[in-house]
Amino acid sequence: MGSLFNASFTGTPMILTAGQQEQGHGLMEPVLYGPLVQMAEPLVKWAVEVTRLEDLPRIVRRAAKIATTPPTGPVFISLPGDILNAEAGIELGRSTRVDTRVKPSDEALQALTQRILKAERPVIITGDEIVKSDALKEAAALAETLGCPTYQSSTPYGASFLSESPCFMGALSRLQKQVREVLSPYDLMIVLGADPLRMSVYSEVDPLPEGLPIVQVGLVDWDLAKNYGAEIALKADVKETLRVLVPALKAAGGAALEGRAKQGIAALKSKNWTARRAPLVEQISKAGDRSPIDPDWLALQLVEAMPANAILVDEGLTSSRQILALRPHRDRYGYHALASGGIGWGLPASVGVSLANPDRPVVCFSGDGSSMYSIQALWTAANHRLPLTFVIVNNGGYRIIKQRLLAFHGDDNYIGMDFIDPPVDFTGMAKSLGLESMRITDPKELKSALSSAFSRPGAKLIEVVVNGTV
Ligand SMILES: Cc1ncc(C[n+]2csc(CCOP(=O)(O)OP(=O)(O)O)c2C)c(N)n1
Ligand SMILES: [Mg+2]
Repeated sequence: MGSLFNASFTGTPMILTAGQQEQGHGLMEPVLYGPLVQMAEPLVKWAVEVTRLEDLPRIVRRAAKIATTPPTGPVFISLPGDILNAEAGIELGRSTRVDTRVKPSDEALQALTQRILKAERPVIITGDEIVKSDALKEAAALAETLGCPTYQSSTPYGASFLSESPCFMGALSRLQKQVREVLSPYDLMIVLGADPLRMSVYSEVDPLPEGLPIVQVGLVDWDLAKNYGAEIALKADVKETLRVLVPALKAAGGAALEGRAKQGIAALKSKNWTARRAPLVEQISKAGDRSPIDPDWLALQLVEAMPANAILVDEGLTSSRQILALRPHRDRYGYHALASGGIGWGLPASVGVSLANPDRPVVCFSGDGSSMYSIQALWTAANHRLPLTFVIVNNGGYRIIKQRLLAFHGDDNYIGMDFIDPPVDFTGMAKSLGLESMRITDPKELKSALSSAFSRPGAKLIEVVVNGTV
């Protein structure tokens, strides 16, 4: 159910099936029976139980169509035992892919163009639909046409903007007060395929500055003007919209817009993602000789050792706090991170990512606590001989829970947040599940261990013991 919650949060187009007790037998409430459809319903777009074998083709085709039609999302099919045991010659047929690459109407496009040009200090916020609609280049073109800063939304779980664009400023945080300050200089927020300000912990401060107008584009209509009214909200494909919006802006904005964009980009040069990366690298590098290993330094070594075409799956929690500032997004599939907050996603997700991208090495960066929720995924990776390296950050506990207890309640009595007695032997566990594995405690051994693992085929695990000081 935790995995399904994650799939629901990210709108993963997926069909989930489960076996069910024979129809009628469920009435006796045998073991392994539950009202599966009702259990799945809050988390899926459609949940159904097959009651006649001949309905199966229609159900499967409809399930695939529903899952893949934006707003995409998971679908659930319950398969009773009598259906599974039944036999008939059935033809599943082909499911339909609904083409939703829709552009806004001419009038809507015109209104959006004029509204954006009226703004003097726009800011762009990007989200997951940039990835889903393959709009990375188009989003960068919009930012550069306007010369305006661009942030990833506050739940940046994918590669939703090209980090090395001169307009990229990084991701918004999930601290309401901080976000409000970041957004306060602007006079228009342009939201591209995102729930822009999805927060975590409650705050009395609203992250949206008073009166900041919003224009928003995307196919996930639930997210359009969900928490804040938008002046313009367009249910349209992000890529298709940008393909017509950028030329429309250029035509209507002319030389004045070009000049303003140049100035804007020049002003961002000293504070954009690229400019901030260099001093951050320098600062983190200073921790290179620390023992136990510094978790930020581990993240830096990981980023630097990863091959250019590698994909990062990130559930590093406190150890990956700097990852987004260190590793550039260069393609839409290069980065996947925990979205919903429900941990235990990372290891099995990395198996899925690897299966979907067989030609790219995959690195799964996981907290030790998170990894234990679904550690059996290691065996699956070994079984499929995937080019997948698990880097497990062993800090001996739930560091983030400790940090929050201290920050929010001033309490450093960390009950039930350590797993050091006995310690978990991740290296031994990985070996028992069929993976090549090693344990690193010496910072001097880290770089070569990572590079060597990333460049060889097969599933591997590197356990890195790091400083877990709160
Ligand atoms: C399914 C689920 N259970 C519990 C939690 C609460 N929780 C959030 S983070 C965390 C600990 C993560 O520990 P670890 O992966 O070791 O990362 P660290 O904080 O040490 O960096 C827990 C228990 C959650 N978010 N999801
Ligand atoms: Mg931990």
